[in-house]
Amino acid sequence: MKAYWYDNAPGDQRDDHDSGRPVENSYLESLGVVYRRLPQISDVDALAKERGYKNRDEITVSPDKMGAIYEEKVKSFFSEHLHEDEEIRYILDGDGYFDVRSADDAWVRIRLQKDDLLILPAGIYHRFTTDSKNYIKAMRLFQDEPKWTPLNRGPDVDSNPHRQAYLQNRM
Ligand code: KMT
Ligand code: NI
Repeated sequence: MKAYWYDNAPGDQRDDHDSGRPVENSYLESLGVVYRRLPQISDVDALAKERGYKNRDEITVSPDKMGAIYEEKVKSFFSEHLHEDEEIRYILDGDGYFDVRSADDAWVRIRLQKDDLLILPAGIYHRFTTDSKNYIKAMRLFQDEPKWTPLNRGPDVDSNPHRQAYLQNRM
């Protein structure tokens, strides 16, 4: 894992966009973002149990697996959104970037690779992209039914109760 301020330069979303300014783990925690490196799947199982996560699935984001819809998918993952539940991702193979909004609405880029687990709190604005190698395999953990509904940023979503609760707790 490596976290840094996004450089906002134009160009492919899959480039690293590293401004050279690192972001500390303590800052991520202030946003409610939790990172763990968990080389043992038993540690993932324990975390899931502790948080009451009963279900999981695996997704491979790559042209090989997704075929013609790959580019479209990668674009849709990269539109800024939030969820009404926390989002837990555990990287099984490959690499990718999660971008999260800082307290003052700048992008923090979080590079994830194998064995990295990331928890995004409900209500945080974020987006995802593969990197230039176009391959990531991730486990998605969920408490009950899979509910990945992305709520794209806009006035309605800004006033969503989960967004408001996030701002109350974190900002
Ligand atoms: C998300 O929420 O954008 C995703 O689940 C992307 C695929 S998981 C690496
Ligand atoms: Ni998401």
